[in-house]
Amino acid sequence: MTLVDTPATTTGGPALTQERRLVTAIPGPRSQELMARKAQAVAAGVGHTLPISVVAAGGGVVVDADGNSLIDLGSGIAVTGVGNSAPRVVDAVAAQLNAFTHTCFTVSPYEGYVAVAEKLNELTPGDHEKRSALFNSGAEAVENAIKIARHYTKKQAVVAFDHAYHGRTNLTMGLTAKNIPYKSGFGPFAPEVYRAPLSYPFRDGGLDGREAAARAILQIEKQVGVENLAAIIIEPIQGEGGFIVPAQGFLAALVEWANANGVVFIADEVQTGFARTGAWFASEHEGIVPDVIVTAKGIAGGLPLSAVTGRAEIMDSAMAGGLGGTYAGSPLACAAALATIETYEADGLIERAKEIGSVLIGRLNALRTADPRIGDVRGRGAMVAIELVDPATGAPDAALTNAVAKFAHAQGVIVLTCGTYGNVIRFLPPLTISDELLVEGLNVVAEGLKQA
Ligand code: PLZ
Repeated sequence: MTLVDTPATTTGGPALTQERRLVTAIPGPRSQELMARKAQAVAAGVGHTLPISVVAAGGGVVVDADGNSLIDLGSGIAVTGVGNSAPRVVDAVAAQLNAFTHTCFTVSPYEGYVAVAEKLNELTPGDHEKRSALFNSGAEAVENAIKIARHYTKKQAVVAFDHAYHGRTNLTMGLTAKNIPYKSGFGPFAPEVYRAPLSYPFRDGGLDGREAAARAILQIEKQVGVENLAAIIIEPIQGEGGFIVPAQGFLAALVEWANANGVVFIADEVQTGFARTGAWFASEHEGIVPDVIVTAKGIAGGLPLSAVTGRAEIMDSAMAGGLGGTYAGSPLACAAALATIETYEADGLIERAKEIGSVLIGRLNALRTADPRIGDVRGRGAMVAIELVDPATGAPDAALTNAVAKFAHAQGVIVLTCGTYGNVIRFLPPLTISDELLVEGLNVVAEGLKQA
């Protein structure tokens, strides 16, 4: 591992040399040793994308125990937008560690939690009065958003969409669409969860946003009924489901309909939130104001924190003591979140997400022109994907997708796949990555496509 002798940069995490460097095969001997221990100690259901043993990460690289330095195009699934061990985050968490580590906010409160709630109320779309509540994981926050919507509306049904991903807990498994690996054998699932068709421009046969919304609304009205429906929940750009950007107007039509029918509109911005798409939140691109917005991942530079933010009258409806959790809104995670938000602002990372998006879209579109197996290039800001297909039929090509991802991993580039059909390669680099590393990573993916 090369730790150069310069101080950490403001945006870069620990001062690691920003390079792709392979000194062994991937995985190297030390990584293989860890994987052997893992197989004996860790439940087999806990999988991994890339079998390495990480010892350091920062800027745009992840370093393993064998001394390999890999280009990070995944950010630990869209978490480390500010980079790993971002300096402001490290300082703020260290100071908090030395002051106190835990009291439980619902026993004896502290300022960090309140300050994070104030920031969320200010940054999320809409200038109505808002309240926030903090939790630990994305799934836990989604569950709480639904608890709150049910309590407020005194109704029970919830609608989620095709290709949705909302988590792995019981209620959120039910909301999640994909069977394997998320649901199979893990039921029964929570009742009163229904599914509606999404707008998926690449596979929708030309439906525009309004038409796709009308199709979903008709199905909801006929199969669920607004008199039973507490909430609809949707990712403004679907993450695990395949980076599906709905056709323009789809989300706005759903919000309009929800508002007119006493249905709480919940935006799950766990993956799209916090500067990732070139705006604080992806809802902004569509000009929508969700009643409730769920955030996590990019909120706290890698520390576990999630939040539910919404209209004051909705959020305040649950009785005191109805919301909480031992670790929910931990002082360490709150300190990290405040420093993370400051870093996005002070380092211009929303702008940086847009620049990364132009590099990604430009390069991937160029590849697509020459390679009909790339059926679609889509996304916003630093959240971009390619969908790989059989050029003759348009059928999803999961085998090609896996081959390209495996090639990239072996060449020291961390890329993630996604999609209901397993045929999407997604790019979620930290916003602290350099253009040079980003382009080098894309070149490796291009080489993988050529060789597959
Ligand atoms: N909502 C939109 O993307 C988490 C899943 C990783 P948690 N996505 C990554 C895995 O394989 O478990 C996610 C999301 C959206 C909710 C969640 C759930 O967030 O913090 O993983 O619970």
